[in-house]
Amino acid sequence: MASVPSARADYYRRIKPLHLTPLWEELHALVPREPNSPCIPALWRYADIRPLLMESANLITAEEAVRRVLVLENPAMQGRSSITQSLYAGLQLIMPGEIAPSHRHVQSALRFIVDGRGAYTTVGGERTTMYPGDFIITPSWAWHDHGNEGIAGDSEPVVWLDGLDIPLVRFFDAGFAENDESRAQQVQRPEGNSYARFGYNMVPVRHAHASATSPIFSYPYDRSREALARLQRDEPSDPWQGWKLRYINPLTGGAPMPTMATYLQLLPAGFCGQTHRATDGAVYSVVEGRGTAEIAGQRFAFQPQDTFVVPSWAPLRLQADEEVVLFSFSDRPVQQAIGIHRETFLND
Ligand code: 1HN
Repeated sequence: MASVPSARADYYRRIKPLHLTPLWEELHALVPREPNSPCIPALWRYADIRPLLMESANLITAEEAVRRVLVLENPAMQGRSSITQSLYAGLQLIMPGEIAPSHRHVQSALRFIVDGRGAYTTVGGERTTMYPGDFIITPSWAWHDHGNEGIAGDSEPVVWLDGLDIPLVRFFDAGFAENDESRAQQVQRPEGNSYARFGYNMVPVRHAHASATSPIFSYPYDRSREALARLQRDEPSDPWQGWKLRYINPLTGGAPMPTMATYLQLLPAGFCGQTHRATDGAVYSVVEGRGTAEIAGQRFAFQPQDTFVVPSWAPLRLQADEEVVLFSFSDRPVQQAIGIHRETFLND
């Protein structure tokens, strides 16, 4: 019997030059009984990051950097510029008077405004001013540039959380990008035009086709927050997630982007959630309130402007010391499209 392993080892040596490998040695790892993510839970404290972000403004301009971003890299996936296997996240800074030049790429992007007022982004010829808590979309292949001109004479640094499907596109080796001829796009429609056409549960009668990405590219915080406040008043909260709403593409009812779903949820003060888990790992940005996220048994105390990541299938339990509002995004629409998404709600 002792000869069997060595006979196998010899066999493996002989098939290797032909670029052949024995499946039976890898089968269990290739087809795990349940998800076994290399991604680990982590939290980034904004109080730690803000001074370092501001310091970066002395080292490089937004224009030279193209995008001045500190990437939130999963601690167990170093060198991959990824926060989960499928998603990228970073905190982007734009100082008063700066411009981040116009370009476009196949990767879809979302912005969630974390700090400061007075910046704008122009997406496909329409500009939108960014306020804290706003959720903004850059569709795949749409021209986009950013700037910070201040509001009413006030000017301050503006920071937002970028979420992109970069690792997903890289996985498919399907990435294209190009720079615009001009630094900033020509604005072609008045601010708020997309919102007027698609943001009120109505659509222009002669606009028939739904595209993969929502035609609304800015979802202002005050409207989303108001919806949560009304639910809080009118109905009991979910024992796992509080009151949680998903953002939609109004033309399809589906996620705002083909690759990323986004959510806003409210946890009442004193909320002590039950455990749930899902196959879509998610990135959370804390908008309001302090609390704790218990992720795979590890406790992370959070406060406003912090970011944390919940890996695929990691049990998550949320607690709120104060009234808490969380924004989050994940790759759920991709998993649903291929029919593999799973979610369970446990009774602790
Ligand atoms: C990008 O275009 C932006 O447009 C932000 O603000 C982050 C990360 C990688 C590649 C492109 C932006 C990005 C990015």
